[in-house]
Amino acid sequence: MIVDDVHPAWLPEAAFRAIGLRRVRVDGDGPLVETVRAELVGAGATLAEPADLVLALTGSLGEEGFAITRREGVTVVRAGGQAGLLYGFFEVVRMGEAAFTGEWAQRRYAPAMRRRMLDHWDNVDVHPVMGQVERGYAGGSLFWHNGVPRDLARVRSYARLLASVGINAVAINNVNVHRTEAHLLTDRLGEVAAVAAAMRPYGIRVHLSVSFAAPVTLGGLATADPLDGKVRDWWAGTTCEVYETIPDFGGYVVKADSEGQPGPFGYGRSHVDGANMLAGALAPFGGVVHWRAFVYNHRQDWRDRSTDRARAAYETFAPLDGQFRDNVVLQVKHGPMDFQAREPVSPVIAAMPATSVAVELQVTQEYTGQQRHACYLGPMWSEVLRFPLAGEADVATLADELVGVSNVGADPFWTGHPLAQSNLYAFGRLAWDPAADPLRILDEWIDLTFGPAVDRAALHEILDDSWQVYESYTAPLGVGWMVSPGHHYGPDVDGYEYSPWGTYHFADRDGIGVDRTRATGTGFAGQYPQPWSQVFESLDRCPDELLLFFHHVPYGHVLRSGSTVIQHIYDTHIAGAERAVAMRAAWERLAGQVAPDLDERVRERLDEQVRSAAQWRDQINTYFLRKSGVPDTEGRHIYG
Ligand code: GCW
Repeated sequence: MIVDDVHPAWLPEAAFRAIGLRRVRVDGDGPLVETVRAELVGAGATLAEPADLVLALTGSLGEEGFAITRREGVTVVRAGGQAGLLYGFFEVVRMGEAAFTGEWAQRRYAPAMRRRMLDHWDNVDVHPVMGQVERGYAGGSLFWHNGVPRDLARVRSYARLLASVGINAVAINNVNVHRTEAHLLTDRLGEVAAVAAAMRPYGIRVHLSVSFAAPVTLGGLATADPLDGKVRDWWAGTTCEVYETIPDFGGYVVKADSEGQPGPFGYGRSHVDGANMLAGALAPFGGVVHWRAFVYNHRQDWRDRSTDRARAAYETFAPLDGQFRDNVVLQVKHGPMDFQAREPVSPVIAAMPATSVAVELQVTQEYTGQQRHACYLGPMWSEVLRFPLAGEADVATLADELVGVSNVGADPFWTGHPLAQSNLYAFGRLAWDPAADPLRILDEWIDLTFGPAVDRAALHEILDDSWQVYESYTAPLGVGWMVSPGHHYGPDVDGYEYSPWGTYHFADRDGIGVDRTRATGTGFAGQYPQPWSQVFESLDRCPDELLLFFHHVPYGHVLRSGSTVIQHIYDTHIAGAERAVAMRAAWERLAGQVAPDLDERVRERLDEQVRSAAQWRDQINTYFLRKSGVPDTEGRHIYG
């Protein structure tokens, strides 16, 4: 239920019941330890002896790690640093009564990724096309309203939610840095400082997206050339002022030479020149620059078959490995294109062994239903993170950090679709432990959010494979991009087919797919280490779900599943739309078990999902029936 205009998400009062019944002792000092004390008091626990729960700063578990033991009726959380104590506290919350039951030896916890970060694509102003939050589906920005900062109590609650799943960094503004937002770096820095102050008690550092052209637009210089002395001085001076105002400032996020943003290419310089210049300004203060690898030609001519957008990031960055300063983090989208419902893992992640790499996931559901469709992304991210890209090394091992594009806004449910809270939850939990089972994480989220009495099976039925369901009624077999141009919601099979964005499916009367083989196509498959290069190159070995990402095949091509491509399209789209109907029916079983406001919101979204899935099914099936002339073997109705 919404209290004080905001839903408690996975931290309702009931989640603290077990702790609230206990006597607790906290050994340690410092601001985050104070946060833990305040949390305990807020939960109703008494700070008294003999304690049932002891939280202590001690030992060598690292700044963020912690250990929990239970002996002789006392649960003990030990942490090396304050952040670890806070994370240990939230682990006890998650465990509930189980934290105070039985006896067990030490269990140790430590995050797999050193930085677990959310990037907001928030603007101060409302952008005429993109709205206030670019690709935001949860209302306006959490940070600004009507051009001025919002109530910080909400930001503080957000920080608390994030800390409870182990997130320790947030970039608060859009990587497309517009005019107003550029000023956050200088004369509006106070607003950033206020957000940082609200998040600091929960161990979250604030980062800022900056424009590479800032020395010109803000500093009045004639150039932003990274090798120009005045430019370097400007960044050094500006950065120094940032740290005078926000001593624990995290650093800069930069989208350079990408989709119209300024960058070093504009001055004939490389991305090493650009990133290292900013890293140099940040280094004295311990800050980092997240330099995005999303660099490609967005003005491609569709007639030009020699260019392949999928190849672009690797071509730009792989040759630069080893040249970046230590405090540069190359931020790479998980796939080579752009957050489609299905993509192979980006080969850039394996191509930068001497560079710090952050893998970027899209928690906001730009291409996965825009928080109108229920689409639990935990299984997708888990597949990405566990993918053995380089020999034994999976993506999670190759990555130093995990970054997610936030799905949160000013909406009372935080995420528009209340069930999309599960994605925010899963992002944090997988960043902490990429080996964790995403369905187990979902179960944890259900338990905390809805309490033990809810019909868990119904929620699992809706969410467990909702990503595969979404995939099944949208673009088939990894080909991607059949969305309406611009806003990217709903089907438009040829919407991007003749556009400059490098996003094509090449369907004709005989077949479909993008030939990215070395033998006859764009050669993208060759960017992978073995065995993947060969696996993706081979028509026989390429996994079905990625077939059309790597190959152009006739409609009659027989998949590894035994079905033909065209029959697979018909079958999956019909079944997918049916599954959407079944999801809505499953929600009916929860009647009376969830708060009426939440119930109403979810129903409205499920109705839209059912409508939209049918729309996808009919447009895709009709399109391919018309193109191929091949009827459905089952003789079901497909519009001609
Ligand atoms: O997914 C695309 C989005 C753009 C976004 C861009 C990016 C912030 O459509 O809206 O811009 O990616 O990641 O930079």
